[in-house]
Amino acid sequence: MSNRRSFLRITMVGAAGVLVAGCDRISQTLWGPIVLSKAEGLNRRVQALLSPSSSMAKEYAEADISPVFHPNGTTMPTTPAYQTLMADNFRGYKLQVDGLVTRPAMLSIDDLKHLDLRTQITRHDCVEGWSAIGKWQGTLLSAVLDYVGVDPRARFVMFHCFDDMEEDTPYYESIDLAEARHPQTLLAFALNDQPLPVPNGAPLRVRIGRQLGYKQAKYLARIELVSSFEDIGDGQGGYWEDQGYEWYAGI
Ligand SMILES: Nc1nc2c(c(=O)[nH]1)N[C@H]1C(S)=C(S)[C@@H](COP(=O)(O)O)O[C@H]1N2
Ligand SMILES: [Mo]
Repeated sequence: MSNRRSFLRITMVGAAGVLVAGCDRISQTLWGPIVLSKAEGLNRRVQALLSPSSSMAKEYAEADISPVFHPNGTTMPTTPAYQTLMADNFRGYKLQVDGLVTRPAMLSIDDLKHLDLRTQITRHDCVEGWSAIGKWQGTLLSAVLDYVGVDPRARFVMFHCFDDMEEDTPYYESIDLAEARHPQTLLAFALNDQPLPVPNGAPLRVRIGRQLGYKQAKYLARIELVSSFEDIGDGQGGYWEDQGYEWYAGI
């Protein structure tokens, strides 16, 4: 027992490192990625000890909703593809779903509204040290996966976004299939009963109940089912992961 306690204490230090490292380009420090890489693996094992993968993120009451949901990272994608869609209030938007699927699809927000929906009030935790509680409405990612049919070789869901972080370097993220099928993993099109605002990821973003802010990809252009993410970006599974953040960002 005492062994396990000191194990947990070490991990708390690791988690504090994650908290102060920040996910802002300006706040990148040399030691940030080092602390993160040390915390990796350890965090994951502790997460597995403390919360079985079936566990649910805490859900809050309407009264707990933050008056302002602070936007972070990209707040206005400047890519031509996005600008064109935005100019027409996203009427022409379709989410591309492809990769290791049986029936690749192009889904409008209206198509997504015909699949299984969920509303959840959950807390968003950014590694920069702020949190916000919001009410999200969206389509269960599991319903989208069932709709397209997942090839048995698929292991991860990749989220490709419209915004470039550097020239020709779009934001991207990935989760494994267990997290993708979790009942609190949504493709959200509404925040606090309004269509998702542009600063928060319009017209569609992912909400993953039990993971940190940088996993919650905004401005979704495409979902790709893959067996490995080695060949995408720098091969670490996400834009921030390529800068040294850990891929498994459970909270
Ligand atoms: N496409 C995209 N998704 C993104 C980001 C981004 O810059 N681009 N930033 C991430 C980070 S670090 C955080 S904390 C949240 C912020 O979500 P919000 O703008 O709704 O607060 O989005 C995440 N998803
Ligand atoms: Mo963040």
